[in-house]
Amino acid sequence: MTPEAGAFDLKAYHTDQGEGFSNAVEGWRWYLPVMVTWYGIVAELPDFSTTIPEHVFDVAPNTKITSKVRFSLNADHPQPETARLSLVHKVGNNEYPVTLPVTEALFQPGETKEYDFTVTSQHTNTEIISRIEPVSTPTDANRDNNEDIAHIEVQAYDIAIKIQPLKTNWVIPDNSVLVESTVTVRRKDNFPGTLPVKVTINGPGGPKVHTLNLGPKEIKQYPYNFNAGPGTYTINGEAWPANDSWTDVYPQDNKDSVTITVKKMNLPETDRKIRVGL
Ligand SMILES: [Ca+2]
Ligand SMILES: [Ca+2]
Repeated sequence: MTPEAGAFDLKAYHTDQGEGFSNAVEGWRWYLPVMVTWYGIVAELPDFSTTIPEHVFDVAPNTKITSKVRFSLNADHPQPETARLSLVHKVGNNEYPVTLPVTEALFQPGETKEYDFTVTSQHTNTEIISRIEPVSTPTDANRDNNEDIAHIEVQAYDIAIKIQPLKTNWVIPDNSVLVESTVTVRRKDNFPGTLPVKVTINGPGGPKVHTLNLGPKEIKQYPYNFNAGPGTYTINGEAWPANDSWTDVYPQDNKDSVTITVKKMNLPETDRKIRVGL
């Protein structure tokens, strides 16, 4: 028998080991090239999770909120794992970090760490977002629970007043004119319930007071008219909570003021002479 190229002569090999083959025996071993890939032992991914137990905060603007956030590692994980923790206050598109006692922590299997945090409500609805990420593994076994969101819903009642004169400059042929204006009181917010409102208007037409209830987004309008000869006139309007059952979140637009001028039309010189002549 002729061995194939590269075959290993067992007889030569075993002679070295002192086992000897009879001369009548031939033995060959062929080596086949085989790719052996080492996969190692697959590391089990941790399942970190986070929750903010209180999910909705109904508060007034600029209120300090203190609550709790929790971070956990699954109980059936075989070893302790380190995670990065974060908490942010999301206002519009910006995320502001909220202070936690640690930003990275070692968790034993099944361990939950709980921290207090404090945020301040804004004038609009915002979110508090907690996140946890494994440090020593590329990812987490279940990403669905690595983030939690709590909502801050601001009870921001807001009304506004606007005085709209028909014209701010009157030029009249006669000695007086009826100056007309509309006063609009508008509720800007959309929170449920009606708000008691007191509207006060002052001007040449005398003081006027209206008490009304405004529902979400509701608008009410009042005429404010007076007869005026040539001169300058000011109308002031204010709209405020009629009692202390609510407060206005944006008082800057709860007052309005307009100035109206009335002028006598200048007749042409020739026209005046003719009139004098008459
Ligand atoms: Ca997870
Ligand atoms: Ca307002």
